Amino acid sequence: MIQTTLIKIGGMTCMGCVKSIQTILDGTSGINQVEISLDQALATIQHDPAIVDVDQLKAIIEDTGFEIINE
Ligand code: 9UX
Repeated sequence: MIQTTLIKIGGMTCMGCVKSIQTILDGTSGINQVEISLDQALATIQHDPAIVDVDQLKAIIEDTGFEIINE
């Protein structure tokens, strides 16, 4: 099963920031597709929650040096 998760990200200031998150997520098994909007500070991630769940996605983004914005 593939699920789409939207995560708001704080601290992205340029396309290099976007690229660094994108690269790490793209290299993570269980993640099928990643779209990151700098303008919206939003990541849209299609993933298999049985392999990588939402909490793990958030931890990966935080480990990359950015903040999760919980609304
Ligand atoms: Mo550009 Mo984003 O140097 O950290 S990658 S600000």
